Amino acid sequence: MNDLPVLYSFRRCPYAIRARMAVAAAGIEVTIREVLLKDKPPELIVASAKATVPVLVLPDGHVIDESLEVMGWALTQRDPLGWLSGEGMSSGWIQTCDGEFKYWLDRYKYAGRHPEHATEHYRREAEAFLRQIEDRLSGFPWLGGEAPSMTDAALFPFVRQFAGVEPAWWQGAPYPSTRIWLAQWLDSPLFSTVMTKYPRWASGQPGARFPTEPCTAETVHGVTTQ
Ligand SMILES: N[C@@H](CCC(=O)N[C@@H](CS)C(=O)NCC(=O)O)C(=O)O
Repeated sequence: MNDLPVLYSFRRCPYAIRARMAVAAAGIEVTIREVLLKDKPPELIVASAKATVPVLVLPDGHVIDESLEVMGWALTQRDPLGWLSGEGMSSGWIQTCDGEFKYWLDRYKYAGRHPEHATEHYRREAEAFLRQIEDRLSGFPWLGGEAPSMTDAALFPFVRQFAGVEPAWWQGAPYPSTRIWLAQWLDSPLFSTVMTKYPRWASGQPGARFPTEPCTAETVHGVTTQ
């Protein structure tokens, strides 16, 4: 396990989820170190001073500390699901997700920390992106088109967060195609794999293997078509 890349991760972080999705989809094994964002291990800060997760440290010492780059690193080695076909990494969807949508999502999620507006205001602002997603998914089964792509895998953890702020509201919201799309990701064996719970890593411990079980064809191909 010592020669495996080391992935610093936080289970619920949407950036870390997208990175783990790509690593698992590629069938690559890494050593995972589950961290607490409130109490980051010094090794993470030494590897990447900005100390966000995910951070991948390769056996040669090279560090990748952006989630999209971790996805690209994994999928350019092996891409059995064809996630890099379609719009790949230059997708405008991902830019809007990580920019404007994330901005409003954070305010919607933590509206109490932003008392200048009501929760509904932040939700409405975030919904501009949801409407674009819904429009796209009413014409195509996936954001990338006819098949799931990196764009879909990179975005759904953020839509999951949005849906989780007010689950009852989400169930009645005018985004039926987006709900189906999200449910397909959340119900996929690949998502279950990446949401495996790991104990918090502490300095000096070896870390754990991720994925816990080598990916089988079934795990990897769980998300196919609508
Ligand atoms: N642009 C980075 C953003 C990663 C990020 O912000 N992750 C959050 C957790 S979801 C984080 O580590 N925040 C640092 C902190 O909370 O101290 C990426 O795509 O990897």
